[in-house]
Amino acid sequence: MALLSFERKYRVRGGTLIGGDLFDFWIGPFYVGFFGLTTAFFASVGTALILYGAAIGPTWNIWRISIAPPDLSYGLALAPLAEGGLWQVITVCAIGAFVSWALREVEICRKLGIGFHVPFAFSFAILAYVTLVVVRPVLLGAWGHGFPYGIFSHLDWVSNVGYQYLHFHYNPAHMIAVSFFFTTTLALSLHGGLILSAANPGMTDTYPPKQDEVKTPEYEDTFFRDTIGYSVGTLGIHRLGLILALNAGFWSAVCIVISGPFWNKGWPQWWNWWLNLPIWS
Ligand code: UQ2
Repeated sequence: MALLSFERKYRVRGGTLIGGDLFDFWIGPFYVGFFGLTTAFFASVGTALILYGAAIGPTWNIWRISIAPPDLSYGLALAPLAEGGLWQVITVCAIGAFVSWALREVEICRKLGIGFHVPFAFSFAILAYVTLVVVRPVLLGAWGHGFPYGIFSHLDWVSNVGYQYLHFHYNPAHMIAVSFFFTTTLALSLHGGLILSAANPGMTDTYPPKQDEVKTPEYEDTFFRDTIGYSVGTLGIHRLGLILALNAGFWSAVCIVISGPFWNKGWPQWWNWWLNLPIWS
């Protein structure tokens, strides 16, 4: 169906989670909805507060601007704006904007009558962020355990927290997360390469001549059956990609939330369970 006639069919009332018909409209190509307004609100306030934080800070160097969480001595209390309070309000705005965006995606899925896979996937990214700046700081008893909002400063935070556990790469959940990130890029490069190779449009002045017709999925299956004896299939590769990517985000959240709340020695020492197995004695 052509895009314009599809838009006419799809741009109808309904599917909203809240507000009924009140916010059920579009601005240009963008669906608004109640959660479009809350997204815009939280994103604008959060961005303004980041600019304010930069303005009262010591530098406009884009790499060095940083909005830090409160000192650990504030525990889980509210801090004055210039002493971490800004970080606290910005965190509320960020979570408000991310969750609003996910719910706006849900409303659009409902309008279209499609599944909720995209907002479900996005919710794993939100989960990982919330684990870093809310769940772990609350379990450790201080907002000061959140990471600072700045380019270099958040890199320093990751490095420092990593060394606090001596060698973060020995964290078993970190190992699993990294493996999923790598496997996600492997799957996406295989899939992207395969689709482009089957589509491969145009060029007839080469030898062998490139096709001018898009090849069918049988060609895609056959490439992998000839190469490795197995094709996961056209639907399967998308299921695989989604499950790999969701696991990358999920195990990232696990690997940081267990660091401190559930293990406070070095991660290399965690592996002593192996040396301590009774079978060695
Ligand atoms: C495939 C298939 C696709 C694909 C890809 C494969 C026709 C268009 C990439 C091949 C993928 C396999 C064999 C799984 C690899 C496993 C991991 C864990 C990376 O068969 O079907 O559809 O895009």
